[in-house]
Amino acid sequence: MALLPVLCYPDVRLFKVAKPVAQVDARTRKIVADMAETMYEAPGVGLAATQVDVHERIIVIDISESQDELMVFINPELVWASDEKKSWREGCLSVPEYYDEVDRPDRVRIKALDLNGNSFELDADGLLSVCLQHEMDHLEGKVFVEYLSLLKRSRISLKMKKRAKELASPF
Ligand code: K1U
Ligand code: ZN
Repeated sequence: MALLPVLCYPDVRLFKVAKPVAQVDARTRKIVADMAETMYEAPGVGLAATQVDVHERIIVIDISESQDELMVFINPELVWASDEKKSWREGCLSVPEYYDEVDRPDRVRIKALDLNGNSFELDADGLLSVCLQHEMDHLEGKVFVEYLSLLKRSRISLKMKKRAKELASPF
């Protein structure tokens, strides 16, 4: 397994639309293993392939406290979303140290492929629902800050660029 570098907003590669996985094979499983290691190390509760510069429709999620309930979604599709909306304070490994409220459908049903290429459907609510929607946005090239005002986004972009500069030359 390998740790992968996570792209930081406003890196333009985060705005690319990911392509469907044509075949779930050993290469796909290696990407998933590396993504899972990267998510656990961060730590985060989800990761989309886009965030590690792999532009294929792959998501990993683990919302368990024990970090031993990995969920893998390949070629995820939204089957249904509730009319009822809920606001959740979201974070993103691509927007470090920034959290803000986003309104999304409270519950969703997702269809996806598992690591064996078998199709499954899943009903989600709470954090799992929020996380799935957040990660599926990444596959569409959308970062959660795009739900915020232009003023907030400009401030976040500046903050992230400053942070990247400081990390590159701390003295
Ligand atoms: O997409 C990502 O960058 C992952 C993101 C997922 C997410 C979290 C919360 C709401 C929406 C989407 C994160 O994991 S941010 C980090 C985080 O929330 C967390 C980290 C450690 C423990 C618990 C939560
Ligand atoms: Zn994110």
